[in-house]
Amino acid sequence: MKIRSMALPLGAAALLTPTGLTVAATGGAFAADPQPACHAEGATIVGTDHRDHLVGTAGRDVIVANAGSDVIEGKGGNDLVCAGKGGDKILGGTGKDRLFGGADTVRWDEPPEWIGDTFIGGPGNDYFDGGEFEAKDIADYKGADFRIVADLRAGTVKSGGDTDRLANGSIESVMGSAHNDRVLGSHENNSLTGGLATTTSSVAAAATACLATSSTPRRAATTR
Ligand SMILES: [Ca+2]
Ligand SMILES: [Ca+2]
Repeated sequence: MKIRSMALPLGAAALLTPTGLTVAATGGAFAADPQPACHAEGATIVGTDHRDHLVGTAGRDVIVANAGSDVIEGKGGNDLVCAGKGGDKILGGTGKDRLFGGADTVRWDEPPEWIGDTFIGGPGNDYFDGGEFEAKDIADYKGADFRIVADLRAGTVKSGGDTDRLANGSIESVMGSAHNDRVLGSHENNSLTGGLATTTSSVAAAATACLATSSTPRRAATTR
């Protein structure tokens, strides 16, 4: 039997069977791009390497924002967000969200300034991970409906029956609510920022206690 030669797609490994049937092997030019994932879960929403505004659904989303200083809104559902490189603003929305800030970024001003991530968990027992320690990452409660009791040593922020958890010292700053908050700092370099009403903050040994009363948000204290 004469086997007719066949042109094969460039880059494709192929087998020529005795019957003349060509079978493209897996891999090479035909391999599908790997599915973006956040902590081993396939992404349902994927950003670019530029500045994106990504908005989730009312249900559970897995959002991979990639690089760029993004704004990410999980909305309803128990969302999982990997914000990627950049100084990102991540709003969990309702639900029990897991929010990962990823690497921070630097703004090449004079002098250069590192820009961290901002986490606004919303209702639900959320989890924040600020990633590496280049810049200060902020847990922002200025819109919270209830006072917060934050303990940066324990990595917890309680508010209105919810308890948010902060990964292993990766959140260095807390923005207080409009209520009578209490913020207990850790031995890290914390910034404790007052909200719209009296904020009482006491910090750990070797740190400075601060009491801020203000009508507008302001930097209350920085401890080292
Ligand atoms: Ca959602
Ligand atoms: Ca939430």
